[in-house]
Amino acid sequence: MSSPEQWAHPEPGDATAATAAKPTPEQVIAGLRATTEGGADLTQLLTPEGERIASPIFDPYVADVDAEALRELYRDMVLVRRADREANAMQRQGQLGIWVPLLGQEAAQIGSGRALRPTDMAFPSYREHGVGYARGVDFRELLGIFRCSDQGGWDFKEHGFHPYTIVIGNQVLNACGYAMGQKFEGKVGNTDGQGNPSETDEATIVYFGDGATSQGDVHEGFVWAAVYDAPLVFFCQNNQWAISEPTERQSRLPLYQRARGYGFPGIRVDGNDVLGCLAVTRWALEVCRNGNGPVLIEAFTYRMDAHTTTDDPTRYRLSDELEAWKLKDPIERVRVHLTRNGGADAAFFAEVDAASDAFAAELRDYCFNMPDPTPERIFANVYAEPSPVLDAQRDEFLAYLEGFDGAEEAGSEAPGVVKAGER
Ligand SMILES: Cc1ncc(C[n+]2csc(CCOP(=O)(O)OP(=O)(O)O)c2C)c(N)n1
Ligand SMILES: [Mg+2]
Repeated sequence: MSSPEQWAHPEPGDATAATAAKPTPEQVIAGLRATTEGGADLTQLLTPEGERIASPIFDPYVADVDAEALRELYRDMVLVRRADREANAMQRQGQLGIWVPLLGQEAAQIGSGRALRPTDMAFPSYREHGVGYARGVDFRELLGIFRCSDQGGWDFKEHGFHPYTIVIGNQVLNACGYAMGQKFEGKVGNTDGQGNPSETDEATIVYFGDGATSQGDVHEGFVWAAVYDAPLVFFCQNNQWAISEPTERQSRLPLYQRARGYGFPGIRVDGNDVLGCLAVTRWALEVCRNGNGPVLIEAFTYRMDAHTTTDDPTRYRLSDELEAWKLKDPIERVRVHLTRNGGADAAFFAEVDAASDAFAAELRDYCFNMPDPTPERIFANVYAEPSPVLDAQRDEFLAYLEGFDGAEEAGSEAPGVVKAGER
């Protein structure tokens, strides 16, 4: 088991309800306030104003991030945001069935995604387009899922990025099993022969939301990962809302403090600070690869758009909340920092903007011309090995469709079959 002595982050202050058996009303209020406002325990390396804050614990984890590396993180976030906005617009034009916006969560996703090694494995929920991008998944593959013409066909082993999971919290159990496998296969806690941690050790990261922390699967994952010392980073993006349910209705205390009850470290990082997210995730992955996992990271961020394109957030939250979070924009603070410190000039920002427009145009072009899948495709990726039962179902379905040959001319067609060019 991980022991509290190994925790690298200072304990939270006195005014929380974290460990009290019967919290006082003041402690409950303090806990709720910390849940909604970030609180004093927020780890932050880059303020919303673009100022760099020194951190003796976490600075070593981003010592290699010079101006060039920061420009690349900026570029990642701008491109991902542009792609997200384009996809949102395409849903509105009927080109996608639904879209799940990541607006506002770029730093949490790029910072954590860029912290991973190629051999690490990431398990996303359904909003992690930025992590997928950081893992080298073609953004067009993501669009296919939301156009309902693809099931997420990327090679998840090659990219270290598992397929999306819509069932809230379920991916935590899958990730936990995967991380336990890494442990059983001896892929953690090795040395290179000279006492240094091995470069080939692995870890797993799993993404879930604040709302998912109310789901049993997440708690079971916490328990299993803890008792097996699984090399698993629980990366909770607390974007303040689970559709219309605010975080403070889901927990009496800041979410990262829940880790304590399971016996592993928990830390809250500013989820709008890409440098902070990179540093904290690198640290957590290192703890895991060294055999001292798991770790819970709560990335304190904000969902700036609707839950999905089927949702209307103006029905349940006030616009001044959004206005307050706009001041903490994850991209703007990097832009300000780079500008103030001579890390980038106007030409760089113009070039990134142009690149993001070109990226969006490519996506748009691809989406409008995306081929519809053949009818047998839905049967193709269900099992790794051929299944006689499924093959029989596929053949029956295809024979059924064949019965409609010529039906189009006769004025009727097979129900539910979309033909190319009909959308
Ligand atoms: C098991 C299950 N219950 C309910 C839902 C419906 N649902 C979809 S998203 C969502 C809220 C999730 O909120 P959160 O975990 O905070 O993630 P976010 O969407 O904010 O990223 C719910 C309840 C679901 N997909 N799965
Ligand atoms: Mg949420």
